[in-house]
Parts: sequence; C-alpha cells; structure tokens
Amino acid sequence: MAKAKPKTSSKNARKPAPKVAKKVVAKKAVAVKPKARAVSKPTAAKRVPSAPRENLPSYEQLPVRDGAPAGSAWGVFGDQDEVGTINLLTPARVRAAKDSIKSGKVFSLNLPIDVPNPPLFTRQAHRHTIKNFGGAMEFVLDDYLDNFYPQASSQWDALCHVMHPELGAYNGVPKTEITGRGGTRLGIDNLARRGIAGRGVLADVARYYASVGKSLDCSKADSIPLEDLEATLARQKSPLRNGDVLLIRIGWTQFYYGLSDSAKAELAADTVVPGIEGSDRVAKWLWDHHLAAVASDSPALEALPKPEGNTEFLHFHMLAFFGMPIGEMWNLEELAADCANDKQYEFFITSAPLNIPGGVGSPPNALAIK
Ligand code: UVW
Repeated sequence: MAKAKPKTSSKNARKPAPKVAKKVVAKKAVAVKPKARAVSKPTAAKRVPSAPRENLPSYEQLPVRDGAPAGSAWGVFGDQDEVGTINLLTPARVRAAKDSIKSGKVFSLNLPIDVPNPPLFTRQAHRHTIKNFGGAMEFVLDDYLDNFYPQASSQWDALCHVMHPELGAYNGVPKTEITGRGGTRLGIDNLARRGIAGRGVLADVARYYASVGKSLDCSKADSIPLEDLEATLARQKSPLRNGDVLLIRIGWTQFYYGLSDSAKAELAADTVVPGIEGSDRVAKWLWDHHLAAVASDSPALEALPKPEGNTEFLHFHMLAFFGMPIGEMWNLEELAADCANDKQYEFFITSAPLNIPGGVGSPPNALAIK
C-alpha cells in the first residue's frame, strides 16, 4: 500500500473533486424524485472508539497520487489495482477474524434470485428452465437461466458499476479500458478471483430504531443519519476494526416481503428506496474506518432518489473514488435475529461472487459464520 502523502506536499493542484461535478450528477446520474427525508433527529450517542489507524492515509490526506481527484484513493493499493479496499482483507486479518466464530452457526445472506419480483431499477426477471435429458438419461436434470440480471437480487456492485461522469472510474482506469466501455477492467471477476473473507460486523439499525421508538418509512427515500448508524454500533457495543465488512440492516427485506403484489409492481415501476445518508461526511466516515466493504438489505445502500439539489452520491465515493464494493439487498434477517439473541454482532464472513469475466455485479454468495 502506498504511504500517506501529506496534503501540503503535492505540487500538483488537487482536482476539486465531487463538488465540481455536482451539477452534472444532478442532471445525468441521479433522477430527482420525492425528497429524501431524515427519519428524525439524530440520536446523541457515545461514539465507539475504533482500533488504531494503520499506515493508510486519512480521508483528508487523499489523494496520494498526483492529479487524482480529491478524496480518491487512487494509487493507495497500487496503480494497477482493481479490487480496492478488498486489499484490506490481509492474511493477518483473515486469521484474526476466526476469533469471531463462537457458536459455529452459519447464515447464508443471499435472497432467492427471484426476489424482488418484479426487479427494481429497470432490471428484469430471469426465466428459469428445467431440462430433462430424456430417453435413457431421463433420470438426469439440467437447468438454465435466460435474461439473468446478476444485480436483480442480492448483489455486489463491481467497481465498474458506477464511474464519476467527470472524474472517471476507480484508480483512474481510462473509460476505454472499463468493461463494457471498450475494455475488460474493473469487472466482478476481479473480486471473484480474489475472494472475500474476513471479519464482519452487523449494524442492526432497524432494531435500534425499534428500541428507541423511531421508525424508518421504507416506502420513501428516508435517509438514516450517520449519527444513528453510530448510535446503533454504540448500543450494540460493536467497535469497528480496520478491514471490516460492515453489514447495515435497515429493515427493507421485512418491508418488501410484507408488500402486496400490486405494491411490488408499483415499486418496480417507480423505485424509491431508503438507505443510509448518502453524503460526503458518510464517505469520509467509511474511508476513515478503513472498511473493506459495506453491504445492506437496502436496494441501493443509500436512499434514492436524492432530494432535489442534493448531489452527494455515495456510489461515486465508494466505487469510483475508494474502490469500496457496495452490497445491496442482502438477506440479513436470520443473522440479525441471532445477533439480537446472543448480543454478538461480529462474525467471520466469506463471499464468493460469480466469476463473470467483465461482469458488473454478482450475487454475493456470502456466509456469516458466528
Ligand atoms: C443503482 O444505483 C441504480 O444501482 P444499485 O443500487 O444496484 O447500485
């Protein structure tokens, strides 16, 4: 990993990152729909101290590469890197994460691939065909999927999923080299080959809200303030460590399963989803905790669409600037119930995305082992 370079030592002017591009973002990348609403005033909570920082630059010290956008981690993990913060899952951290296994219970975090149905964000439902070999092979079955959208259900966003319209893709990979845009780089296959394993921590915001009498309207683009995420971790006594995979449960899966078929169809036609606050300060928080990845049961991690005039898109920060994979629509229900029961919110987590050459996303195939 590259060492942090003091902010003042760079001779090159730092590109004025997200701010410059905000108008573009508002027009092109983010449809302006109903306003996101903060659910309520943030809860004051004692912050959980994090483990001491390692030799990684702080958010304020980014970038480390001359000419890279401000707040970008381009070059931190090497100029040719294509897995971003997954690099933080070092062998030492994987070994240490085994100490999070206490009961031996295993929780699978994929939803069925036909949930949600119909899919959101203009994605489509797959068709599943079972094929009997027939004749003397009548006892053998195969099957195949048509029209399979790897991001229609539980998913990882590959680093190529979202680039910044003006400042580019993760690590400054030129547009012509990005998968589907002329090249093959930054695809999900990079994460598939690398594999994901380490310490996971669940922040069960939905349960925290229930315990303090707050609620989140999952039918709206309600936004969970950073302070409430911190309050959840504090209440659980769940300090984060560098290299953690953070799972954030907001209660969307439960909400979705409770919808009528017509309400599901309406949501698919006009997708409005709650999530964590999508802001520059949340981006700074994620980077400064040096998380390896963040996943949620929400369809977009952050609340979408953004309120008019708000162009702080977390996807730019995480995918394009940090190289931090985003997980969405993960099934955290059974895991969360078990964590609430034994008050253990840490676990060993593994994820083996599909090895789709140049793929833009994949079911996570994640397991939490407690
Ligand atoms: C969009 O941002 C539309 O997609 P996703 O939430 O799957 O990343």
